[in-house]
Amino acid sequence: MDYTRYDWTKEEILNIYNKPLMELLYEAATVHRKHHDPNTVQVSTLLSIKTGGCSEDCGYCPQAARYHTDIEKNDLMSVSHVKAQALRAKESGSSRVCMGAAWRNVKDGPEFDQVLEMVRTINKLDMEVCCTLGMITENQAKRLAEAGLYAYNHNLDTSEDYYKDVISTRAFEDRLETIDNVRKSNVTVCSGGIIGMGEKLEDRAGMLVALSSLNPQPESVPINALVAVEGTPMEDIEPVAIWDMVRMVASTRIVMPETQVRLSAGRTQMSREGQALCFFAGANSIFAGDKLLTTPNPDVNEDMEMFALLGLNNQKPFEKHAQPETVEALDSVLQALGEKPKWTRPGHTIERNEAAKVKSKIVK
Ligand code: SAM
Ligand code: DTB
Ligand code: SF4
Repeated sequence: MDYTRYDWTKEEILNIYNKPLMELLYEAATVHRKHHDPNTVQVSTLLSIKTGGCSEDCGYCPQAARYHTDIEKNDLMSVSHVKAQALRAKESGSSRVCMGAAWRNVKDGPEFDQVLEMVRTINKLDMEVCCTLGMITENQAKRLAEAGLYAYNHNLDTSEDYYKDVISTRAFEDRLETIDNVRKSNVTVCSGGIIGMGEKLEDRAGMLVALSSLNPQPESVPINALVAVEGTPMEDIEPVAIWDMVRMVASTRIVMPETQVRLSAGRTQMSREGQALCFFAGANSIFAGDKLLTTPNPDVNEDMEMFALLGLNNQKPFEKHAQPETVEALDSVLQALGEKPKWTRPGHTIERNEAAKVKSKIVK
């Protein structure tokens, strides 16, 4: 019997989020224990396979070409480099590699074929493979599934309302369409968002309404705290309080009981005590490795020390879902369709984004 609810309202979620903290923690921890082993945490390693130079204007992102940020740009990584990094991640206790590309959407062609080969290579190392490559079509999702992809990450990032204040080059509906395309394949869905971007509590609740109403709900939900990077429109935003992170994690756990809630970007700002509260509130996944995509993350040895201190165990690969089979490129029954989907480009003006763009011209 599936007791998961898909009809949570914003008001109900706000009531949960704003409960006295001890009650919220108790309720979230109770849900957590019913659905998961509270001492097991899944560990993912991020790998930026194509860095920077992105055409989008996401107000939080250091990889947008239009902002003046100090990141090292890189073209698509080789399959052998990816394999070496995946092996290192496996040795350090990760069960999953999440490959990120600074693309608006995937285009059929040699670069996508190279990504498919990376997926085959990592799946053959018996690790879960996740990709986050921007918008994808149903055929592209199916080709990734055929290569052995375990999860696809595509964040809603915030509420539909606040989305318009963060990004003008793509639309919230297109994010939902990509998630739907992933659902039509056998790949699990990873979708979450960022807090601390100047949004209201209503927007945090609104994002959780959008995620929890997906049926099935996403198998994993990353909760990121904004990493304010110099040069981006959000460079001056103060780090979000740990209490907000704890409340957001707890609310996510309550409305999506089966999902793996990932304590994602922003952990360098959090104490061990703060992170322990997040694990108690239902977080059961982290990104490990000294780098996220372009910004720092805690040292993996320190994370493992924290796990030992808290008595946490690393989740083994494929504990929640079976390992997909990999079909070799030569045996593939699917081919590139060369589609040119018309993803929306709203193009409205976001003052903060425009100001950061202009500033970059002055600095140059
Ligand atoms: N380009 C693809 C896309 O946008 O879907 C994939 C890569 S993108 C960097 C993946 C996610 O990283 C974003 O959706 C956002 O949630 C997160 N992210 C990017 N910059 C961030 C920041 N400064 N702080 C926190 N999260 C961030
Ligand atoms: C997610 O939700 N967070 C990760 C992953 N999915 C791709 C990315 C965080 C990026 C933080 C900023 C950076 O390092 O560039
Ligand atoms: Fe590009 Fe993704 Fe960054 Fe937006 S979040 S600028 S799409 S890399």
